[in-house]
Amino acid sequence: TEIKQLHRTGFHFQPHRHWMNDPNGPMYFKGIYHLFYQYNPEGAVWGNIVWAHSISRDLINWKSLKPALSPSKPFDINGCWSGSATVLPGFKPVILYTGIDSQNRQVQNYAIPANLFDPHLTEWVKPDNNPIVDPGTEVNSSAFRDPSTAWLSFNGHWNTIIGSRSEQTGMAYLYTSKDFLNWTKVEQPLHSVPNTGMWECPDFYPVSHFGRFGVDTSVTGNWVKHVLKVSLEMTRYEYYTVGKYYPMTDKYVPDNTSADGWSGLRYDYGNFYASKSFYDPMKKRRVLWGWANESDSVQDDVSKGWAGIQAIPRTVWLDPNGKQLLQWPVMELNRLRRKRVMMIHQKLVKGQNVEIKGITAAQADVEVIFSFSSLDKAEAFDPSWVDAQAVCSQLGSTAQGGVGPFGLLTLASENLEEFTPVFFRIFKGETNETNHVVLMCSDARSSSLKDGLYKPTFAGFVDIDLSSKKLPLRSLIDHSVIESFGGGGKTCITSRVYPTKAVFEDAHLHVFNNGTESITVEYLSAWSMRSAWVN
Ligand code: DQQ
Repeated sequence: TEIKQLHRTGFHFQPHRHWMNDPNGPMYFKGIYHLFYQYNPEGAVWGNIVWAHSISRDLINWKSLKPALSPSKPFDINGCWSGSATVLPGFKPVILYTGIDSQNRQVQNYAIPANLFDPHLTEWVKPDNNPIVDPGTEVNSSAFRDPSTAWLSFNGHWNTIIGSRSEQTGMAYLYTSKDFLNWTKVEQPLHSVPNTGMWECPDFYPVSHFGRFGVDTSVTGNWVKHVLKVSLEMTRYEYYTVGKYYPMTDKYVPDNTSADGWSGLRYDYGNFYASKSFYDPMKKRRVLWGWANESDSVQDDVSKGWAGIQAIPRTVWLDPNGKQLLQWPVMELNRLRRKRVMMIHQKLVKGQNVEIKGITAAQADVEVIFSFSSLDKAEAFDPSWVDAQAVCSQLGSTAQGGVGPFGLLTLASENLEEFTPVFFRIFKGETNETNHVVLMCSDARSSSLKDGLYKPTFAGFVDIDLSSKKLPLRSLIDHSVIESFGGGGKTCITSRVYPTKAVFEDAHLHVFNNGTESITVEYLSAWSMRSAWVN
């Protein structure tokens, strides 16, 4: 039966059909980007997990190959779970992945290309000396997975971290090897945090102190900081810290510029999980992939025949303030931009809402700079508002505020029965009158008339200097996903939504302001986006 695909994306990565979750082993190898991913070849629900495999020259258009790893041996017969790729010296890629073995234990395996001269690396071999790491007696064999890209130590040893927990303490166990085959557990984990539960998909990499360029995973020195990211199974969000790595002692010490745990910094304050980064030596950048799960019902997934997309790959680098990362869609995405409409110096008084006409609003890229003349009308920030998400759902986008709510109404139906607002609200800081707090929200509550969907309000704070009285926002809108980058990539929020009316040509885009302070759209560009060739 033919189902009308209202919610399939036009330029996001997704398989032709069936279930997808975590991105695995992303890498650049001899002119080609590889993306592997957790995939169920038999249906639109999680299960029968293999490493599906796609290749690309630009991170946007993809060709699907056959799965690289499927369960077949005692060391992975019950599943080929997440892992990473490391390109060893001499251009030799190796995959490290978690196998669910015949006793249902989580063990770590390796796989290598069958033919290094095949430019697509189609065939992968899982040698018989697997597993190369087993949980032994000390480690919980049902909580031991997702080996990271390995990095080379000053003494010529390879290191990798594996996610785990010990009781409720989240752990990144450190393993070391001289030959990539024989691995030993280092006494001290690279890092651990009490009461955070299982750490999935840990990622550990250096970022340069200055500029947007990325650095290879093994780089150390005074000119880099390190980032440790973990996916918390408990909250289904990802948290990271920026800190210092001491290669001589293999210690990672987070800077105490943000919380270390579930109240810390997130890559994304919305639907984004199990992410993984890699260094792209061609464009000298670090690229981040993350999975955006469905938030419709399992029944909907089964009837539409697919579930799961990957967020647009993002370049990540250190904010000049040294305290957080900045993220931006890879520049190759811009090649899909087609028709452009602009808005310049449009004033929005309280309650005003202006439509941006002339583009395909269900498949679009929007960049806007909002400005305001003063923060005099900003409301006081209540210091008890620590949870951005709670504040956002309490205040919403429609009730009047001081400075804001203002922003975009995305995927809006003609009469606004459905819309997903992406917006800001600015408050006066608690201590100092010139201080301010910027809240950013992506609110799916009004996204669909349909019931039985998860329609969360997502929100985060934006740590931005407002002395220029400007606040930028970019949103990528693609039928069932809205990925927003606030403050030039300081705060990112991904929402999955399932409109029933605001689909295809019936979707609209607006700018709005519901604050008493007038807001000016200094400059807005919105593009219709072409569809990418995806699998
Ligand atoms: N998904 C994989 C695990 C990982 C989890 C299984 C994270 O390896 O911990 O499909 O989404």
